[in-house]
Amino acid sequence: MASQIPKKPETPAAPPATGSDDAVVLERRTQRVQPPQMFQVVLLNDDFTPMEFVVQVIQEYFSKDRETATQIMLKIHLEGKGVCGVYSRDVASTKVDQVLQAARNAGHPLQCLSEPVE
Ligand code: TYC
Repeated sequence: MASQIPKKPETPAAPPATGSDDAVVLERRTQRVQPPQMFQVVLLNDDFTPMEFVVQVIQEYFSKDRETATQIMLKIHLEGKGVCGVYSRDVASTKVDQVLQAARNAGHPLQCLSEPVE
């Protein structure tokens, strides 16, 4: 006759997670959508790109009037860099490409980049 293996004592089933009375708790969560990250397009100073070319680039690609474009160019010239505009990621990236292409076509070393706004 085979020896009987003692059965494990049955553990009682866990009580329902909803607590007593089968109550269902609905949690209210407010969904908050963050505004999209914005990117500033920055021009860098160099010793070779003519001031007039930089002013024209700022006017054409960043829709600034001549006065504002000149002020931005002078700020870059004096401080090393300057913000020309703030855009969504894709628009900023396109602006960088356009400025770099225009500079290369004209034979100037002008540098342009985009970076997230704090
Ligand atoms: N420093 C340049 C010069 O003296 C002018 C310049 C300004 C170049 C802004 C680049 O992003 C620039 N000709």
